[in-house]
Formats: sequence, structure tokens, C-alpha cells
Amino acid sequence: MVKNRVTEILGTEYPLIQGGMANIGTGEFAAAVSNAGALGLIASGGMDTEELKRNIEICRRLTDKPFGVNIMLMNPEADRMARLVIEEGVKVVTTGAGNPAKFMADWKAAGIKVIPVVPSVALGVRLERIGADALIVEGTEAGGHIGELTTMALVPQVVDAVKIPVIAAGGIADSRQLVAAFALGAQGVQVGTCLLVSEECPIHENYKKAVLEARDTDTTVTGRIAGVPVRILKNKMAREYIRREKEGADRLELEKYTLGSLRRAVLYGDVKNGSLMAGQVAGMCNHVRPVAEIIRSLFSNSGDVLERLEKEFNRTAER
Ligand code: TUI
Repeated sequence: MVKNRVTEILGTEYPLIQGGMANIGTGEFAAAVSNAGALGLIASGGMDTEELKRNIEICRRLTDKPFGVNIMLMNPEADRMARLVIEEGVKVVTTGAGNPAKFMADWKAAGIKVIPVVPSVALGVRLERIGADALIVEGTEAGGHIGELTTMALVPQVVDAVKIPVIAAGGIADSRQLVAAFALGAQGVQVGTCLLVSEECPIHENYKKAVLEARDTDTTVTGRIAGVPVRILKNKMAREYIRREKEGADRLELEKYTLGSLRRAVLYGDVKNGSLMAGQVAGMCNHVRPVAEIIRSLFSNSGDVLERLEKEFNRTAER
């Protein structure tokens, strides 16, 4: 059992946050994650403000445990959503795909715990200065919209630059990676891909099957040229996107194409023309299990990892 600054901030049993996966993090799914002892997140990316409000209501009906809302800052309704989370008394807000600075003062005044995703030291330092309670430091191994740096390189650099707790994301699907994240100085983790293959995850069965069958090299990054890098499973859509991009399609057109195609994958299981967002750990997510079991085993197996490390290091010292 881990009790630390992150569980304190989140009010959860485990220092673990569900990634804010657009079109996937519904009120129902967030409640399943919260009921398992972690922080479920309602992902507003791909929703409008009314849908977000409905999903908050659904989540509240299904759990009395803490949950949060992820505001995807590229969402055209981000401003309205920023006000809604205050009106609704949401306790934890995470942000992604941009700089949430303009919302910070209002959120802090409302007593919200604000945990932005940052892809760099500079943004982390800036957001700590204006009141962030913790940072989710996400490496490029993650699925969806990503930064340039790896979890391994970025997490310790942010840890050294800030005083607030760091939550590592990107490349975490089992206890070895969980322990590694803590070894880098993180005090919590955010996971997404390993929850895609949970029983409760509301993605279409075809999407789930594609993640279950994916190998280590099966993700690729679209949107690098347009400046909106998004990690997805390789398929016809990925090839088509990269072709359009090379032909000079503009950023707005590509963004619309991606979000529309994410919905095609999540809701209709179109694994050819849909955008199957997933992280590099997809290759090790091979079994469908209940959310509670996935989360429990991440932490309960960490004892074995630590024991092995201890032995390994002692043996090395004896030589
Ligand atoms: O946001 C994510 N992952 C996402 S959002 C999403 S929906 C989408 N669909 C199509 C195009 C774009 C988005 C799918 N996956 N993760 C958190 C994250 N945030 N990763 C990287 C960042 C980030 C990038 C730049 C955060 C801040 C940032 O700041 C730039 C600035 O303005 O300083």
C-alpha cells in the first residue's frame, strides 16, 4: 500500500490516475476506475459541455469515491468546460494538449486540485509557480497526443526542477514499470493503454482486440509535420494521414480528421479507417481483466520487483 503526497491530493487508495482518454473516459468508465481505488477521469476531449455535465452526473451516481475531469485544451469548448468544472464542484482537474495557465487562478480559487500534463521541464516549472498541485509528466511512449521526450529522460529532470509531486505517464503497464517510475522520483503514475484492455473499458471489441494483438513495434506517430503528434496503432488510417500530411494538409483539417476517426474506432470498431490511439506498451497488454484487478496487480506485484532489485543489488555489492 502506498500512502504519499499523491494519494493525499487525490483522496484515493492508490497513487494512480486513469489517463484522460477522449471518447473512452466516460462517466461509467471513470466510476469503475474510482471504485477500484484509483482516480477515474472523465475525458472531455471529444465531448461538448452538455455531454461533460451528463457524464459528471453519471459518474456521481455510480461512485462515491473521488474522480476527476480531464480538460483537453484543444477542445473548442475548453473555456465553457473550465467554468463547468467549477459550477459542478469537481475536486480534481487534469489538463492535456496545451497550457492551462489562463484557467489556473479561477480553478485554484474554487479549491480544485489542478494537475496539468506537461511534456517539458519549462512548462512544469511555470505551472508550479502559478499554483499547480502536482504534475503529470508524460513521455512520448504514451498513446494519443504526445511530446518529444521519453518518460525515462523527462521524469527525473522535472522531479529535480519542482517541489510539487510528479506523476509519471507513458510506458507504464506493469509493476516493473511502476517501480521504475518511482525510482525516477515520481510519486504516482497515470496509465491509459493497460486500461483499454479492461473488461469495463467501453471501446468497441475490435479496438480492444487490436490492442490485445499488437506487438511492440505496432504503434506509429501521425501529425509530426503538422505539429500535433499523436501515437496510434499502425493501420490504413495512419498511412493515409501521413500521406495527407506529406502533401501539406493543414493542422486544423488533420485535427478534425483525427478526432472523427477516433470516434470511428471507439464507437464502431473501424480498425482500418479509425484512429486507434494506444501507447508503446500495447505490445504487453495481452489479457482482458477487470479494472480492479489490473490496478491491484500493478501495486501488489511491485513487492516482488523490489525484492528482486534488492537481491540483485546486494549480490552485486558482495562481488
Ligand atoms: O493530451 C494528451 N493526449 C491526448 S489529447 C487527445 S485528443 C486529440 N486529438 C487530435 C489531436 C490532438 C488531440 C488524444 N490524446 N496527453 C497529454 C499531453 N499534453 N501530451 C502532450 C501534452 C502537451 C503538449 C504541449 C501539454 C502542454 C503543451 O504545451 C504547449 C504550450 O502551449 O506550452
